[in-house]
Amino acid sequence: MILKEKIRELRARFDGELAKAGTPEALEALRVAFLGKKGPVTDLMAELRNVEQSEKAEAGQLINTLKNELSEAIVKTGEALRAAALAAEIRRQKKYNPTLPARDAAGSYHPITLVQRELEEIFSSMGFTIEDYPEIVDDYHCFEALNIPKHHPARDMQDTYYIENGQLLKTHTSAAQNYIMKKYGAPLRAIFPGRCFRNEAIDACHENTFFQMEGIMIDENISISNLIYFMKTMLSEVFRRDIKVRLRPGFFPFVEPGFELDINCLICGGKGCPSCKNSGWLELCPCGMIHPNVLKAGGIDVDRYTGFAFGLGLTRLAMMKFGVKDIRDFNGGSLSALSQFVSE
Ligand code: FA5
Repeated sequence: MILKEKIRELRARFDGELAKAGTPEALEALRVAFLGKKGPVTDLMAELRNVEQSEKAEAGQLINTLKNELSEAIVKTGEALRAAALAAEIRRQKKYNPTLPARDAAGSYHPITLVQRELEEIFSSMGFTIEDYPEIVDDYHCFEALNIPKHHPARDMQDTYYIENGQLLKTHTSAAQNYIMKKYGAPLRAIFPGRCFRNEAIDACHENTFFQMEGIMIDENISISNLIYFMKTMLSEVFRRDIKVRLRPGFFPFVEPGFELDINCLICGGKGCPSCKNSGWLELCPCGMIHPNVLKAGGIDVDRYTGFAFGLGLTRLAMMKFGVKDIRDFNGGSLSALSQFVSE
């Protein structure tokens, strides 16, 4: 039967191509090429018309078996590729060792840039735009527009560096919220990464210069469930494994209700170490529902819209992702430390 010959030939061709498909994209292209509407398997189905009535049932079964085998092989190879990628990622995450000599690398991205780009991809795929905002801001944007009037005690937590004209180095990426609300109005989905500055007592998890990534989503009927969904999706994409998180009430004048989202310290596995101030947990991403006063200041109709905001500690996320025990390694400018984060 000539059909059997064709099936054998097709299977051999498929196996050859499958062996060469080394990426999920190549695998998908292979699936479309062989099993898609215009592929050879569909052609074989069409050829069934010309097969003798007495042989039709057997021929149909052969084609179905071929189709199932090709689909299964694609799924299995996909799983193997994903497992290999995960193993490479874990190897990459584990190999950070600040005592190693510098790699012979012409240059590499800073680990915070790597994490930032990864997050930008995750949030862009969920419809968020990526915004930029200056590092030197005025008091209104950094505090007043965020429901933090002059002399509010919340300012004590964010002491910063002032310049003579009254402007200041921004203490948090929330400083861009008002500007972005006014720029786009509602509905709105945006993230804005940025460098922040605070007058801090520096230790293993506090720097005077660090990165955050803010996110806001404003629309009709936005609730805490939306907030939790986006936080969970983001963390599972970044870590690609199960990590323990906890959500507890937190106070920020610009959200109501407000939460602290902590992750189980991945440096010590939750036992307690200097990186998590011996608590086993690391404050990573405060968040909450945007306070109506903040929405109003941004020109948003509070009778129609609600929204959530989060302020992710990008530098701390990079610590957890790459297993960096001391935040000071990021700003130290040591080539031996930084050259280990070459993206693969
Ligand atoms: C804020 O900065 C709020 N603007 C976050 C926010 C946004 C809350 C939107 C609600 C809604 P906080 O001061 O806790 O909150 O800082 C946020 C995160 O930045 C912290 O969880 C931590 O991961 C990181 N962070 C803060 N201070 C430092 C520091 N000195 N060094 C390194 N990371 C820091």
